[in-house]
Amino acid sequence: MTHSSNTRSPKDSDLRISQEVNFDGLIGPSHNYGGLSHGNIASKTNALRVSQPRKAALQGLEKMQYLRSLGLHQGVLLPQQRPHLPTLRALGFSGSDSRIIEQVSNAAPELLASCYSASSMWTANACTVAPSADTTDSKVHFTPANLSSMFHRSLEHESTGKLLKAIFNNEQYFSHHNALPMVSHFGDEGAANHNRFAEDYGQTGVQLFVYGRYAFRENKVATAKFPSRQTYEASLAISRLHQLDAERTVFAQQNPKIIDVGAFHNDVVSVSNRNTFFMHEEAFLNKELMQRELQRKYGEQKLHFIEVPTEQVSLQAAVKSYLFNSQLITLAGQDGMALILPEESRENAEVFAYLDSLLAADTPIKDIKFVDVRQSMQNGGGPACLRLRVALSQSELAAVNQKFILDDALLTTLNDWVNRHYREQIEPNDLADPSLAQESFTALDELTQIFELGSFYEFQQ
Ligand code: SUG
Repeated sequence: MTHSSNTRSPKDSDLRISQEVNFDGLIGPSHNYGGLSHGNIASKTNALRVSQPRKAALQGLEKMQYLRSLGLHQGVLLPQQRPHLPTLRALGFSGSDSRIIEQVSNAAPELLASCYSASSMWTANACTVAPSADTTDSKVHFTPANLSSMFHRSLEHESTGKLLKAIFNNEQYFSHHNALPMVSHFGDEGAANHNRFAEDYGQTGVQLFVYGRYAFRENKVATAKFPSRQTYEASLAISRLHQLDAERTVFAQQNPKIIDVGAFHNDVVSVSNRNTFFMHEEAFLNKELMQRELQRKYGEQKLHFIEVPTEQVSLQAAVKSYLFNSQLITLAGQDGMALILPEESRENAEVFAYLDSLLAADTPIKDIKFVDVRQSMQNGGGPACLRLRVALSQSELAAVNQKFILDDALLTTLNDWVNRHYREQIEPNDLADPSLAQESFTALDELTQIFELGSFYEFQQ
């Protein structure tokens, strides 16, 4: 059975004027290079380097402002409480906050680094979102990612769920699920392994879930070096929770070979927007099959697959430059789409030459722009990692807690907040200094006042 992409008429007349709102993670005051992510080359390469939290957060805010200046709605998600002392208490450390930090820094510095990670900045991993045009109950669905593959990231999902409920706080429009069971069988990394295709944001789309391995079936092709974080079973569970139509849902396996090169999430080797899929030619295990199924389920309108050949951009160059970890966006009043890339893509000769040829070719991508998010990039997080895409109709957008939609005043407030509270740099040894924890809590306490969140963080309760 085939569908045309607009056979299911929008259930709410204002769905047609939907837009994609990017919610970027505000980079937290403890941003540091812990070397915590096995399989993430940048995280390992930059392990224990000196980080620059203030610069990191300002780079993030500048990117948000840039996207706003291009005419997009821009949202923000808040950093989590770090250090996460409740986790250390659960692991048997006790006493005052300072005492715990002192004990852990001596006994288990790797645990201290994990509980100090500002990794919630990468909001593409915060959750998976299903826009209301795709769901049976016509609500926008959210499932926080359990991030069970990496200990430091597994600490995020509870606070993420709480924050999402505070922002999308209206049962008429939004439906919130719990994270999947916290075991490797259901390893879920959220929107970083998820794409959606639709002629326009408000039209019923086809959703593509990308997994790295099976949990309950034999993996005929498997990674040899690095972990596959997302399982098929997790992706399937999300599609059930989100009440998606199986005739409009596709599951595809990421090429294990490319995970071994360092593409630990699919958004390191592909990015989509509306009817366009920009990908490395080796990104998927059964590419042709996937493309045929996507096109069949998409219907009569044409999907554009822009494949980057290995001979033009090697897998290594793709991973190093984060060419695909870009934001592919539609700009109002402009023909075609723009690709918002990290500066590292401009600096890589192979990739830059490819981008030249891309602009000369006849594809929906008509423009390229670069942003500097180097502090995040050094931990393996490019422009696309830093944002969560949420397609919203006009009335859904109006139902969002407006405190979290950036305007000039909020940007000024946040820039000022960062400048007053953030350290210029953090060295690995600084994590043992209890005053860093106190400074972070003071900053976060003020943040809850800015966003009128009440006692949101555990240290405030
Ligand atoms: O999960 N890095 C993150 C980067 C996440 C990128 N997100 C997407 N591709 N969507 C990760 O590996 C490194 C932290 C450290 O080593 O300090 C880290 O967690």
